[in-house]
Amino acid sequence: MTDLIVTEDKIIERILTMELVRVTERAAVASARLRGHGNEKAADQAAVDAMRRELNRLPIDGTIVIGEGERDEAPMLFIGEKVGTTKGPKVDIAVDPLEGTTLCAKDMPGSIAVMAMAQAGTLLYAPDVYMDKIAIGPGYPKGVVDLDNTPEENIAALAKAKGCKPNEITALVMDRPRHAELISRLRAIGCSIRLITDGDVVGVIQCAEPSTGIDIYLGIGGAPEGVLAAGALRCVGGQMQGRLILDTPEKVARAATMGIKDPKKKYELNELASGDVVVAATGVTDGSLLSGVKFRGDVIETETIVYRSLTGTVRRIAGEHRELSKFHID
Ligand code: VTB
Repeated sequence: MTDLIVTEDKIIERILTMELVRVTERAAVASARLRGHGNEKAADQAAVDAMRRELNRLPIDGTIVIGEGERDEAPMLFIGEKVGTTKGPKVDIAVDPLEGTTLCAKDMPGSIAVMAMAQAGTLLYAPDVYMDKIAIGPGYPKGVVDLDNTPEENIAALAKAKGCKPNEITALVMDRPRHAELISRLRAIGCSIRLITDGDVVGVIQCAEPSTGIDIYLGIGGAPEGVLAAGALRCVGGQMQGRLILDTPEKVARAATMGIKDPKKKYELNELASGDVVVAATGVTDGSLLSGVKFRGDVIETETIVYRSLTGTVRRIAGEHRELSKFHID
């Protein structure tokens, strides 16, 4: 569980924990209907529409802080958009209605519908850019790895803390040309690398799950995915740091409008998500964390995982949704 002391004003109404499940379930079912159709945009749009509709039914005064993009490029769930009935607590919302659009379009493992909710002002308010990230699971001394250390230093320190050799460490890295140097340096020290094509929210979360065999996440992925993963890690107690990649004056200016004064700032886990944060994810395609949506006649089955950082509670919820019902799921 997190060692961060969360003050009263940063605690979310716990009833909302379960409300998130409906939102990600709906988004997952909507995009799963387009699973394997080869149309990323359509699958993503279906998830966005469903998530937005469901979010707007919640008794919250919500603001999207991590969303589908900025207002000029995303008509829905854009950063800054207000969601909810407005009759309820002020909350920050981070969404990735379909994380792994390509995975869904190709019916490959690991796509999810995911969102986080926290008290207003406690999730990083950031533009849709890349983020350099490092993450490990719980049980290590604080600061054992650091984004500013070399990969060799980080692997050596982690191996020492784990009581093994660097060549017994498994790193998870996104399979991208930008990681060519990182991958060759890790291989040079004998590290095993699990490459993923997409889906680094789950990738980061899986560092905290010993059964996955992943010891560390390294490399550059999306910033939105970084904030969502941070919320879940805060619950299970891992360590993470992230740095936004603001490599053009335009991106620096965009970030500044969101209150980011230092474009090179290294964010600690409790700065990416500082309050009581709830994260929910529903599987779209089958994956190692979650099963995908199953359409079985009149019944639709979903699997959702919900993390709450304040209490460290992780819940897995198996849903059965009946299309026969007047209030059937979309
Ligand atoms: C990741 C991954 C996503 O985007 O964050 C990645 O988790 C980063 O961008 O599933 P690039 O694809 O440009 O490397 C996704 O792959 C797609 O949103």
